[in-house]
Order: sequence, then C-alpha cells, then structure tokens
Amino acid sequence: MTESAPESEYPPISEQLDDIDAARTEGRRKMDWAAQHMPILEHVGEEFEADQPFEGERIGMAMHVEAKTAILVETLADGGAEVAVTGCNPLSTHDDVSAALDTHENITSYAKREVDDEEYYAAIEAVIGHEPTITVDDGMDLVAAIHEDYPELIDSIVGGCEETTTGVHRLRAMAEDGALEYPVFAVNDTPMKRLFDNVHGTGESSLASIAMTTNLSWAGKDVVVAGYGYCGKGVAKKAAGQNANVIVTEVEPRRALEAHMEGYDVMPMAEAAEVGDVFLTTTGNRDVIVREHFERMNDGVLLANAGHFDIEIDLEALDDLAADRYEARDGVEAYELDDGRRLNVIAEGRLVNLAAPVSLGHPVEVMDQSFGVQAACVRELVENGDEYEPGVHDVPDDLDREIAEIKLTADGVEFDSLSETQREYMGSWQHGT
Ligand code: RBV
Repeated sequence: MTESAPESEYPPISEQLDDIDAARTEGRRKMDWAAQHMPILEHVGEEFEADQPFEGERIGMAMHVEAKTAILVETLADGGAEVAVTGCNPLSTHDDVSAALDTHENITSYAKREVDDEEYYAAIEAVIGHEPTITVDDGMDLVAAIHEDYPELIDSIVGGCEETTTGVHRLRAMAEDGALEYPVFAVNDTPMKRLFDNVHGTGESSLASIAMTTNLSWAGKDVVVAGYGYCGKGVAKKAAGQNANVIVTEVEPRRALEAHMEGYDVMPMAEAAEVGDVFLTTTGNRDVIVREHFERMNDGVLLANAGHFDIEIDLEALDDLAADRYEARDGVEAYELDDGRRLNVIAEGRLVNLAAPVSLGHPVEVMDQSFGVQAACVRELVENGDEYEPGVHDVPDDLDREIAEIKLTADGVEFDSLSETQREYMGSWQHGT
C-alpha cells in the first residue's frame, strides 16, 4: 500500500450478511442463469483464462452489482486481475450476487443494497483502497473520488472505462475543465452498447419493472416520455408497442422533430402534465418534473425515472406539496396532496429498471454486448494503455466490431463482406456519373 491510499474499515459483503451460505448459493444460481445467455463474455472469458492478460492488474469497479455484472467481474478476475467492486446506485445491488462474487479468491465485493450516502461512499473508498490500476465505472463515481480525494494514485492508473451516458457526459465536462488526468474509454458511445443497451435495454426493462411493480397495464395509457435520446427512443417505442399513447417532451429541436415525425405527440411538460397517466424521465438532466407540473397532474399518476441519477423528478418539492405520504405497494410511494390527488412515485425516483424491488436491470443479452465491449476495453488498456493521453476516448472501432462478430457467430447469423471492387469504390473519389 502507498501512503496515499485510503485505509478503509468498510467490510466486504461477506462480513455484513447473516446467512452468507444461503446468499452465496442463490447468488451463484442467478449468475449461472445469466452466464448461459452471455455468449460474448463466454468467448472472451475463454481467451482471458488461457492468456491471463490481467495478471498483476488491480481493477476497481463501481457498477450495478447483479448477476450479469457479476459475470463481467468474474471474467476479468479469471483473466488474472485482482478485482474490488462496489455498487453505483444505493438500490441496485443484489446482496446474494455480491456475496457469491466475494467468495472468488481474486474478488472483493463491498456492494450492498439499501446503503445510505455515507456507506455508499465508504464502499467506494474501500475499492479505492485496493489501489486500482484500472477503473470501470457506471456513472463516474470512482473517477470523481480518485481525482478529488486520492490524486496521488493517478500515476499508477493505466486508464478507465465508463458504462453510461451520464458518466461520459460528466467525464467530458471534467476533461473540458482540464481536470481529467487519465484516459477513459466512452464505452457507452459505441454502437454495440448504445444502439442496444440504451434503446432496447432501457425500453424493455423500465416498462417491465413498472408493470411488475404496479400490476397495471400500458394499453390505452397516456405515457409521457421526457427526453428523446437513445433511452427515450427505446421507452417510447416499446410503450407504443404495448398500445400506449406516447407523448414526448424535448428541449432539442431536432429530437423534438424526430419524435413528431415518428408519430408521437410532442408538447411542453407543462401541458403533458395535465394529460399523462405515466411519466418516465430519461433526460440525464435535473428538475425535469417540478412543482408546477405536480400541481397540474391527475389523481393516480405514476412517476418514474430511467435516467442515471435521482434528480429528474423533484421529490423535495413533491414532499413539500404533499399532505401525506405512504407506501402504496412495494416500491410505490404515494404522495397525497391537500385536494386528495395521489401522485405515485416508483422506486424513489431512482433508476426504475434497477432500483424497484422487483427490478432485474436490462435483459441479459444486451448486457452481454455492453460488457463484451467493457472487457475488450480493459484488455486494450492493458495492452496499449500508454498510447492514450488523459481524456475521454472513443473505443477503437475494431474492438466494437470484434464484439459484434462474436455475437453474430454465437447467434448463427452470417453476413456479407465487401468485394475487392466494392472496397476500392468506397475508397475512391474519382468515380462520378
Ligand atoms: N445497466 N446495467 C444493468 N447490470 O442489469 N442494467 C442496466 C444491469 C447499465 C446500463 O448499461 C446503463 O448505461 C447504466 O446501467 C445506467 O446506470
């Protein structure tokens, strides 16, 4: 240990649970199920096991610790890394999976569900205490904590990987300030991640989580989707596919137009507030649904957030407005206003597809893709990390293609390749009419 690393007292999950053996067995069962549907990680995992590319590396991770993430963690550990992992959201950890991970001799898991702010950051510090040479973040909390509190560790860090839109956004802001001192791959921005995970993953898992939490139907509902980025597009499309009437709110004119041309109603939130039955935020910004909107909403509406942080719905303002608050169902908090209207907040306004009690995160297949790219990026950092300057980096396209090809092969899908004349034509500018 260098002097600068935090000396954490925060215990791994194995020291926090009562019935640790039962938890490990159940966590392992969940992981085995996920692994059966993750051919990409299986493929890269076989290579890693044979080549041990991560020998001597210490990987610090802050991610949603559930079964699919656990397969990524294990894949990196089986490739020779020492891995320390914690959650990236206070409600998304599956304790049994965390316990199963913690049994691996190369893995220490600090992730635990329902931690308070202090415990959340204590667990992040505990991961940093392992002095990672590589960081893997979902939301940039590790990068932020290292730069703010343990900058002395930066010299020995080869680089990092970032999973999500919000994290990449924060990293770019940090880089623009000249404050980002090691290279980080924007895993989120690759085609293999965002065209699938953000669109289909967020769409399917958010709607499934809300349906399971409430036992209510989408058919015939007015569903307001705030933000028409990749996540919003997925949510809107899947909601329309379940026979909902979709209303989109946007601040970017071309996205608003795109949603309009897609056939959705587009209007300001102040108007949507009056007609919506379900509100789902996907903007990555704050204060998207605020007091003036709550004041106009109908009795019984559902409010949920699918953006990374819990700041899109202003719950403080809602609490101020409420005369009463009670748990209407597991994962549903009813805020009852003076006039008797009840506004129902799902999963405390946190990432609804991961934080509701029944939530399982994105479907396995899309996480296999996202985590396949993560694994390839970690390998790239170990092999060629010196070539990357501090800052945010696009993932090399050939890595993303490699992951796509592994997936197509696993699914038995064949595709064409360019002929010599086609390749030549695409590379030339002389051919006109
Ligand atoms: N996400 N992870 C899961 N492990 O079940 N589900 C979604 C899981 C990731 C997804 O890649 C997204 O970018 C991020 O969570 C938001 O925090």
